[in-house]
Amino acid sequence: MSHSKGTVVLGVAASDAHAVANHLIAYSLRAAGYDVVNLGTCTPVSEFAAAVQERPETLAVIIGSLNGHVHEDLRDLREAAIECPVIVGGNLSVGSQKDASALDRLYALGVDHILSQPDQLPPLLARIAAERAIEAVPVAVAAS
Ligand code: B12
Repeated sequence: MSHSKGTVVLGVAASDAHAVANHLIAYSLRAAGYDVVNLGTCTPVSEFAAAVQERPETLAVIIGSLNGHVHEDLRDLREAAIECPVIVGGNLSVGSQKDASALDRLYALGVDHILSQPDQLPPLLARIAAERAIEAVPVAVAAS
């Protein structure tokens, strides 16, 4: 019998139409045992937030961005107050010169984790799930 490792909300940033990596990531996370709610390309922050509100059990929001406009696309991230960790990956600045300040500015916008490759997702999701399980223990004991 299959057992889900948890729900993730996946999508590509608001101005971004690049679909290939998104489909590959959805496929590989499903194969790894996750329930993937894939909102697809051109997804505004408000839609990620609404999807998490509908599914409070969501482990993480995973946002891809390829076109170099991630900072504009995520500028309302803090106001959206997404309650689970937000993971961002892809091609996160314009041009071939990648400077660290682009990543610092993403953290400042409220991004929790920045990854370069999709194969970094399963170990991070496992860590997030384990941390959540530890946080839930006192609540379960208090309720019993
Ligand atoms: C195909 C393509 C398109 C197609 C997309 C079709 C579609 N439906 O997907 C079309 C023609 C529509 C397009 C349009 C544009 N594109 Co384009 N496109 C590409 C191209 C050739 C391939 C992208 C691709 O699918 N790669 C295959 C996937 C599997 O790999 P990937 O996307 O690189 O993702 C890898 C990693 O980034 C990472 N990753 C990706 N997402 C995520 C998410 C997470 C969470 C994680 C952890 C990792 C991760 O994993 C993948 C595997 O390693 C790239 C150039 C290239 N050779 O990469 C340019 C490229 C991405 N495009 C680019 C640009 C600029 C544009 C346009 C702005 C061009 C224009 N002036 O109109 C528009 C923007 C459209 C929009 N609104 O977003 C630039 C981005 C430059 C930048 N960031 O500095 C690139 C890099 C080309 C270039 N060298 O200039 N594009």
